[in-house]
Amino acid sequence: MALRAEPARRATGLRRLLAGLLMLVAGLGAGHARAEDGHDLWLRYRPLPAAQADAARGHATQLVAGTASATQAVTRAELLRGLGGLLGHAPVPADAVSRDGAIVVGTPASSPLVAGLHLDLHDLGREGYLIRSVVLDGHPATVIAGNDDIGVLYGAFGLLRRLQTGQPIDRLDLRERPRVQLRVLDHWDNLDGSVERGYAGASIWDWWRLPDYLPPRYTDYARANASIGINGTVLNNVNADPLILSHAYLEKVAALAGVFRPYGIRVYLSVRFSAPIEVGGLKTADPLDPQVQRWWRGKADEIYRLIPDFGGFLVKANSEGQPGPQDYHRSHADGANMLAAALAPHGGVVMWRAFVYANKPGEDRIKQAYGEFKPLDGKFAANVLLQVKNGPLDFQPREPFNPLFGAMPKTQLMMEFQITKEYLGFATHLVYLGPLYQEALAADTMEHGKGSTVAKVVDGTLDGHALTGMAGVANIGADRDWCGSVFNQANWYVFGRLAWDPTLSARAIAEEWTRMTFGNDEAVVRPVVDMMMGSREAAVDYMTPLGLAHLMGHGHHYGPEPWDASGPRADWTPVYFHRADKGGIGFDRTASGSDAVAQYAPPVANEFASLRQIPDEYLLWFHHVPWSYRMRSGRTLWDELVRHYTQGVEDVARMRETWAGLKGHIDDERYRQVATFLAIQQREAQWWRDACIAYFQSINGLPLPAGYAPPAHPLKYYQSLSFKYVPGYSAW
Ligand code: GCW
Repeated sequence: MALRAEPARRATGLRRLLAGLLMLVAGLGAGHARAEDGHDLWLRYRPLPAAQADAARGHATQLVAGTASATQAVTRAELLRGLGGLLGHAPVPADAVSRDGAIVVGTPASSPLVAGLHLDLHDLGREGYLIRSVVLDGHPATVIAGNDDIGVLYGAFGLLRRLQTGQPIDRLDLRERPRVQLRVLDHWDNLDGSVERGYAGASIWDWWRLPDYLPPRYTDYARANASIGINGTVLNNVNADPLILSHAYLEKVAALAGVFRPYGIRVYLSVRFSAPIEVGGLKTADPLDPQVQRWWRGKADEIYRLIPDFGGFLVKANSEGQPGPQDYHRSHADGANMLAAALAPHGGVVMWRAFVYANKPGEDRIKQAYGEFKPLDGKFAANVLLQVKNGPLDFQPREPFNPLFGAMPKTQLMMEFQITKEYLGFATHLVYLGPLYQEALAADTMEHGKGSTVAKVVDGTLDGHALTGMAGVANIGADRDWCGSVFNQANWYVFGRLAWDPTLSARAIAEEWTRMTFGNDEAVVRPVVDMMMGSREAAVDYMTPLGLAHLMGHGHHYGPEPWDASGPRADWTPVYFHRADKGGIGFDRTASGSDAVAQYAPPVANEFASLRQIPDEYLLWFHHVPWSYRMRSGRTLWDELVRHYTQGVEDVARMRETWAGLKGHIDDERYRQVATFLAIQQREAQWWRDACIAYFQSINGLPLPAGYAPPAHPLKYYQSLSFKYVPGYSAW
C-alpha cells in the first residue's frame, strides 16, 4: 500500500501522465459496469468528486500509524487503501509529523504522539474511539485514538465513512463507543456448504479446503464487519452438526479465527446439546451428569488451546426437534449453566436461544417461550445471555415486540434479528430492514414506566447489565455480491450500525449506506433513501397487513398459502394464525382468547387488549374481529384489508418508477439487477395480494370494495402452485 503512494508523489510529469493514461485504459477495459458488481460492498472507495477530494487531500498528507500489532497493520493498510481510492492518492506513511495535514493513529501505548496529546480517552472504554483535529509539532493534524487497537481500527473506518458520505474531515471532534458489547452475526451455514434460509448462494466457509486455504474473501468479510463494528461471528447453523466439535473441524475454525482476529472479530460456534453422545461417545448428555460436565470442560479446554480468544457457544435446545436439557428433565438454566461453567475459566459466553414452542401443545404458540423462560429469571450464570428474537413468533414482516423483553430483569437478554429475508421475499424483494429493527428497539416495554425501551433492555442500561449483545442471522453467501442483491447489503449494514448504537435512526443509516454504495449524487440519494424507508411497510401491506402473520408457503416460506392447514403441527400453518371464518378474522389473544396480552406489562397489555387503543398494525395479531368491523378510517375491516394489500402492490410499482428514474445515474450492472428484481417483486406482490384476497373472499363471500380489481386468477389457480427446490430449505 505504501508503495502505491510513494511513486505517485515522486513521479515526474511524464510518468504521471503515463500512469494516468494507463489507469484510463484499465478503467475502460474493465468497463464501469464490470467494476460495480457489488463485491466491494460499502467499502468501494471510488474517487470522490474533485472539489471534495481537493478539500480533503490537505488533511490527509501523511499517515503516522504503527504496525507493531496485526490490528495496527490492517488499520494502516485500510487507511492507505481507502484514502488512496477516495482522494486519488494515499497519504505518505511517516514516522513523525513533518507537514500540515497528517493523520496520526494509535493508542497512548502504541503511539508516543498520541500519548503526548494527553487526550481524555477514559469514557471511550474498550473499542471506542475519538477523531479530533489537533495541532502537532506546530502542524494541523487529525488524530484517531482509542484505548485499544480495535477502537482505533473502528476510528479509521469512521474517518473513511465521513469521507465516503461526503462530509468534510477538518475541524473534527468525534467520540464514539459501542453501546452493545457483543455484536454478532449468526450464520445458519451447514458443514455441507448449504445455508438454512440463505438466498445468496452457498456458504462462504469452504470447510473442505480449510484450514489450509484462506481465500481473500475471508479477509474482506472481516473488513466489512469491522467497518460497521461487528465483533463476533457464529460460524455454523443453530441446527448444529455435532461434527463441528471434532478436532479436525476445530482446526478449521482456528484458521478462520486467525484471519478475523486482527479485525477484532471473535468466532463462536453453535453446538448441539447432545454432542457428548455423538462426538464424545458418552451414553448421556444430561447436564447434571459429572461425566458430561467433564466432557464439555475438556472440549472447552481443547478449543481454547487452538483459539485463545474463542467467543463461546450458541445453543438452540429443545426447540424444533433439537436435543436439550429437558430431555433429561432439566431446565434451560441447568443446560446453559453447565456449558457456561466449561467456558467461564476461559472468558467465553453462552448465548442460549429462547426460540422454543414445544412444551405445551395446544397453548398459543407465541406464549410458550415466555412460559418456559420467565420462571428462570435470575437463574442463569453470569456468562450466559438469553438470545431472544425480536418478536414472539418468528421474524414476521411485522410483530409486536417479544414480551420477554421487559419481563426478565435479572437476565442478560440479547436481541436476535434476522437479516436474511426468510419471510420477506428472500433475496429478490427490496425490503430495507432498518425500520423493522428500529420499531422493535424503540418499543416501550414499560417495565420501569415510560421510556423502558427494548433498546435499553438490550444495551443493559434498563436493568444494569454489563454483558450485552445483539445477533443478526446473516444474509451472506458465496454470491459475488455477498447478499444476493445490492440492497440486501444495506440490511447487513444497518444491523451492524444498530448493534453499535441501537438508538441510531434507520433513515440516517440508510442515507449513510446509500452514499457509500451509490455515491453522493443528491439526485440519487434522496429517492433511494425514500424508497428504502417505505419498502418494509410495502412488504407488510402486500404480505400480512393489519397484524396478520405467517401466511407464507409451507416449510419453504415462499409465496402466499393462507389456506394451508396441513400437518405436522397446527401451529406451523397459516390458518392457525389468521383464524379467518365466515364471521371474521384474527387471533383473539385478549383475556377472552389465549390471553397472550397478559405477558406484557399492564399498560402495554391494556393497550393491546383494547380495541379502542390498539394500533391498526397489530389489530389482527391480538383480536378476532368481524369483517364488518369499523376501522378508524371509517372503512370496514374487509375493505381496509383489501386497501392495504392493494397499497402494497402500488408501492412496489412506485419503487420501480423511482428506480427507472435513476437510469443513467447508476452504473449499468447494478441498475439492471435492481430493475429486474423490482419487476420480480412487483409480480410477486401482486401474487400475494391476489392469492390472499381470493382466499379470504372465499371465506367471507364479500364483494371487493368499489374500484378494486379482482384477483387475476381464481383461488384454485393459486392453490395449485407448488414449488420444489426453493432456496434455503431442504426438508424434502
Ligand atoms: O425461522 C425458523 C426457521 C428455521 C430456523 C428456526 C430457528 C434455524 O424457519 O429454519 O432454524 O426458525 O430460528 O431456530
